[in-house]
Amino acid sequence: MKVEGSIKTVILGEIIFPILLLIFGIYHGLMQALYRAGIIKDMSFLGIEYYQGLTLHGVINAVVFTTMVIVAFGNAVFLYYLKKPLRPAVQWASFLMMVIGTLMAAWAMFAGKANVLYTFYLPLIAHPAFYIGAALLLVGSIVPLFFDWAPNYISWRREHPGEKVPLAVFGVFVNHIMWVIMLVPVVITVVFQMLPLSLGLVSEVNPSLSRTLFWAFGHPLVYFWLLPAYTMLYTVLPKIVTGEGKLYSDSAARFAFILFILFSFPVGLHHQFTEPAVTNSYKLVQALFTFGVAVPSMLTAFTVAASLEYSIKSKYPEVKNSLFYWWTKIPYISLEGDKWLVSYFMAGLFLFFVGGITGIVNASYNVNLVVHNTSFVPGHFHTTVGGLVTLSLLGISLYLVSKLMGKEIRFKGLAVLAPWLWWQGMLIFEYAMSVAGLHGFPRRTNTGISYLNPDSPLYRPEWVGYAELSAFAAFIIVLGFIFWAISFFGTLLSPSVREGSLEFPTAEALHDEKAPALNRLTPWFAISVALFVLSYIPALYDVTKRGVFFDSPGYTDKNPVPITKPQSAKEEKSTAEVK
Ligand code: HAS
Repeated sequence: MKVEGSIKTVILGEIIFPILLLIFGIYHGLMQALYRAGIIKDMSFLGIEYYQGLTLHGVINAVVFTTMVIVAFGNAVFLYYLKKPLRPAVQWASFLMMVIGTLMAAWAMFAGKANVLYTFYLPLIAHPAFYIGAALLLVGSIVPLFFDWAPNYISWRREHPGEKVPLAVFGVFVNHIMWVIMLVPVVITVVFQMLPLSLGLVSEVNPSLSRTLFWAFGHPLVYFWLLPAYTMLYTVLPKIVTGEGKLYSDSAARFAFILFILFSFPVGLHHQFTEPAVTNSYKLVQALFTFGVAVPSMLTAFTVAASLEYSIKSKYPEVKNSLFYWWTKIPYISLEGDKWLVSYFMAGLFLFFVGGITGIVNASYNVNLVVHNTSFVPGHFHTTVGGLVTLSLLGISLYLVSKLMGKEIRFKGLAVLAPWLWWQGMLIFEYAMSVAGLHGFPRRTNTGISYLNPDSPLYRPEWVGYAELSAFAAFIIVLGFIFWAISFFGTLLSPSVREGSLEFPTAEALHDEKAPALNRLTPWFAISVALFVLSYIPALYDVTKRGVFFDSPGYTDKNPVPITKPQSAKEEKSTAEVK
């Protein structure tokens, strides 16, 4: 379908703007690996301090890039499947809020006034511009839901009584409603704790409350990233794998989304198993719910694998009776038509398989004590948000730019190889970080000037090899990104070869049961909110026993102790000798 000028500009802007920032985000990821391996042995590099770079890496990659591209994808899905117009005023307001918010937060981060990491809970404090910027980004991202998507969804349902809303719309809509619900706790901590402290209106905070509210948002957040990827896996992948493939079961897909509605929220305490303020049994309850939220992903693994098997076997009768040989017919590397996109989804799925296993390890209450705050955790999330999610978003960004602008994909060979380099790099990275983590290698630490520095009394030689391997892996990942970027910018800057249009390859369902209960969202969301609130009441009671919002001083670079560069053993010795 043809997309009206200004809406097209907004959708393209929501893709191109965060991708320009992503270049910085990826660069700071590489820097992290170099610092941690001791290849950069300093507190800062090119004027950017270690934690400043880590904050930029996390915020740009995991928050800005994902949020904006997910909104772009949502806009495209609603437009294409419901065939109802989006309003330019709504879209521009949303886009400008996201851009201005991002620029405000970026200023605070680049100026070194917001070294608070992407999990910005207290007691770390940022400049008010960081919080106001983040708020604008998040509010901007929900504007289309309220003013375009929801009205269009309701009127489509009125015009099509008894019909199922298209699966892609269902996935995007469910995801964005979840997004609105999960924002509530983080808004409370930002408005009532972080901003007053940052503006100097109060001098005390309650970090346990802030952490609890943050993680009540922070875990559902990972499903806000994941569900658009699942939407693509259910609708686009089965179709393009052969050109005429089918989704194995429409109801199984919808049921998976419903399970996410129920179980994504009452689980945030699994990030706080070591939180002393919360009673153990409350954490155990949320640990059990965490196993519950893995179920829709297992269901997805089954449905996607079944769809691939059905589609391949229907196209190639010679592998019809094979158990595994049909795997060889999947177009992992193909330049034909839209099949190049298959490589993004397959590489992402292979990474997510590992991400799922490591997630279950994290979730196991007692085993978590071994891996918590070690490099095992970044190992896990680079195969989830840094794996399937990022690859799906990179793939769909390139796809949408080429379709909307009427351009051929340039350097298609590089575009197809990019996800496999990314996959290979991430797999090595995950191995190095996970195994090192099991040996206690900490996360979020500039290890090059401490544990990996032979001159330091903290030196731990057994971690060196893993850190160096992860730096090697980071180069492969960056190479993958460069391949993708060459194709993306090559396509963007090439002349149009046809009129731009919006289209999504969409698989029909092989099994398409009616299952009306899966189409009514209100009861599921009502149960979900009740579960969320009930599961959090005891934990919130625990963390507010000593005072609701305030009970200890905020942390700054002067309090509790001034930050200084740690001395190496040699420096310590020579200082002692001088004395
Ligand atoms: Fe997680 C920490 C538990 C999923 C992201 N997670 C994190 C953090 C991030 C993150 C960013 O319980 C770090 C936060 C921080 O900075 O502190 N996570 C889980 C569990 C799951 C899970 C149980 N995480 C995700 C997803 C993420 C994500 C998805 C981003 C998108 N995670 C944790 C826990 C922690 C944690 C603890 C805290 C750790 C700590 O101590 O700090 C589950 O949802 C995972 C379920 C997934 C599966 C896999 C299904 C497999 C599929 C692929 C199949 C392959 C096919 C290919 C079909 C069960 C779908 C077939 C091929 C053919 C050829 C046929």
